Amino acid sequence: NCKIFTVIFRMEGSLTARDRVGIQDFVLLDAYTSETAFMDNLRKRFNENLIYTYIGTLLVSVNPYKELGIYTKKQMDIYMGVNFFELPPHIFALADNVYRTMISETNNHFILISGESGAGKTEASKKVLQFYAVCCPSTRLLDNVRDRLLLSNPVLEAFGNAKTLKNDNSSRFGKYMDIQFDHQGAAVGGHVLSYLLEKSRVVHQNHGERNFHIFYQLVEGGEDELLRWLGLERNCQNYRFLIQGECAKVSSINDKSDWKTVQKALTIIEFSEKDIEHLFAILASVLHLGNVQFGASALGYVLSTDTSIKFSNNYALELLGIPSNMLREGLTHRKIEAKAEEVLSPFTAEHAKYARDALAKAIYGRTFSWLVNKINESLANKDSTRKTVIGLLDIYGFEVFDVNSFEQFCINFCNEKLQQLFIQLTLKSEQEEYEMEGIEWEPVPYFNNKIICDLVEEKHRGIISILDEECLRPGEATDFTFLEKLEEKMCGHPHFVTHKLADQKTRKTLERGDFRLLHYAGEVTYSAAGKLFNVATQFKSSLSGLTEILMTKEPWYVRCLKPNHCKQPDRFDDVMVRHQVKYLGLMEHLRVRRAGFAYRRRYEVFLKRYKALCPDTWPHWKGTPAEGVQRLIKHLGYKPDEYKIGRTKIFIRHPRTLFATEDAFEICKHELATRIQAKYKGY
Ligand code: AOV
Ligand code: MG
Repeated sequence: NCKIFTVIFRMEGSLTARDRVGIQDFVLLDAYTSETAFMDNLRKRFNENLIYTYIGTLLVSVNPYKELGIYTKKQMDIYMGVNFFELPPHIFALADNVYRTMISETNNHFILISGESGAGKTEASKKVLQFYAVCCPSTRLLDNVRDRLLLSNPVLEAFGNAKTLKNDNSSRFGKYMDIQFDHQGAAVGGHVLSYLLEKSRVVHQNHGERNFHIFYQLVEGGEDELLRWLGLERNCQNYRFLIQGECAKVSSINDKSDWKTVQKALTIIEFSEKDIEHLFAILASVLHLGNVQFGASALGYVLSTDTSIKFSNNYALELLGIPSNMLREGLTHRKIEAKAEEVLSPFTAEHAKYARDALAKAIYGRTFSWLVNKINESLANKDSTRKTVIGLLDIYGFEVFDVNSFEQFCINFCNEKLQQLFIQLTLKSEQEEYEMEGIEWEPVPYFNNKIICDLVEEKHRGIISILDEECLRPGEATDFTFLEKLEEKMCGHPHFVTHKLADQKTRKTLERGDFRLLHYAGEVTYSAAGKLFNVATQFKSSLSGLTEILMTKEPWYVRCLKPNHCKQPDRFDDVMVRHQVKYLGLMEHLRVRRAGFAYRRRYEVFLKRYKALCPDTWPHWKGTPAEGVQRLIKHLGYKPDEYKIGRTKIFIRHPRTLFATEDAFEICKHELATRIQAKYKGY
């Protein structure tokens, strides 16, 4: 494993410096099992603006909430091509190490960036992308690929991010991006997969939150002529869909300049003028749709007189390409087929509003998918030579609000799945391998959140299955029957609480229409209201698809921590950070790392590489590879506590042992080369 070759524990520094800035790799912490020592080290470094710390090759990052000046071109140059542990920890070091491993082993990798909402995932993923765009070799021909890779970000963020209570630039969709490299290591293409956009935000925002950035950018930054053409006024207050959170203006966001950035990006990603026109016409139509109001007759039905339905601007409706009378009819009536005849039955005002919102959400959702497709067309690499990829996973982080709806349920389930993947790929597989190899090993206990994943997604029994069943009973099923079923089936599950059970388990009361899940990262109370509109199954299968994509690649991890709830610099909330350290399983990861073996190789592979170091034995050796390895390490002088012999592999505890062997191997190769040269000098 090439990663391990680069593990050099050189950076411990002088003792006084160490006292001040802490240790840059938790693996080197003396009291490595102590959570207090872990926290002390993290806090010490944070106070010195050192936001990165390693646990072996895993990168822990604490959001500084301020510009640190550590992402310059100069910094990139420093980290480019340098061994992982020779410089202070950095996201660039990780990016560089992944890249070089990919080149030398010609295999695929992914970087899983996780952490709760506002912890710094999206920023980290942008830094990685920037590093590759700047540092990888390139030809003039490919320059535009790099620009497009970079500029896909502001576009996706404009349409898929929004201000929430947790984060002023919160990702409201999940993003997995493949960056493709050719055999020379040049970035030659990319592909984006997006996961479940939070569409409900288009029509509703909680207090203190906004709609997607792009709407405000358009209204604030759009050119006069464009706005006139779209029938829009330069005032967010005029649009119902923009002001429900009562915070159209956000001090940390400059909608005007972001508008310019997005415009430029769209051009470079090769959106035609027509595409761009259509795009903004559609956005404008959503805003106009939001202002459509319905009056109700005495019976509660939508008044059928046209004037009672106020379309703020007919022209804007034409932007959708639908004649306005047809839209009007569609929003206020339902078509019923009766005896081969179509009958129009009027909606109640309530229904009509629902139809209006559903339409707005559908329009925006499809526009977003279209946008992702366009970006993918522009990033696609058409030649068919073999490429290796580095995948970047940046999703919406775990989040808990006062009211948590279906969206939070999906977002938190997604985080639950990624935690499960992390556990499978690190804690579980590591320990299983030792067991399989018969290596003596003190098992490290850890919380396996599979039980929660199952609770949500298990066939026939999980919450999503029950939701599906209920959705198949239109007319009969309601939010309450759904809850009742959950209650019946989940009763007694340690991670599930409903109204009836609330007092016994958590003592916190629960409203009748709610249920509570005890997630790996904390408790969340979900409102069952409206959940019967179900896309959860689709989401579940797209997440399984994602897991499959990731399982074929070599994993790297960035674990982002959020230092405080107030989005402020220089504030390290101990309780809050400790909680994250706990649920992210960082202590367990450290223990497995520390107690484990840094390097392992099958006997055959190990022998093949190093047997030249023991020339007396080879090439006449006839024994088994296992015996060969024993003989070789005896010759190399390995001490008994430095290694273990498994069933099929040798395990080496410290990287330094391996480095010594590697050094010897290099010298040996060099000597051999010199001898050969000398021998043939005369010819
Ligand atoms: P998230 O992606 O993890 O949340 P972001 O990456 O958007 O969080 O970070 C939130 C904010 O924190 C950013 O807008 C920056 O202001 C600040 N920030 C994060 N990382 C850094 C950094 N390395 N240096 C300086 N400031 C930083 V979410 O998408 O809500 O789950 O859903
Ligand atoms: Mg984000």
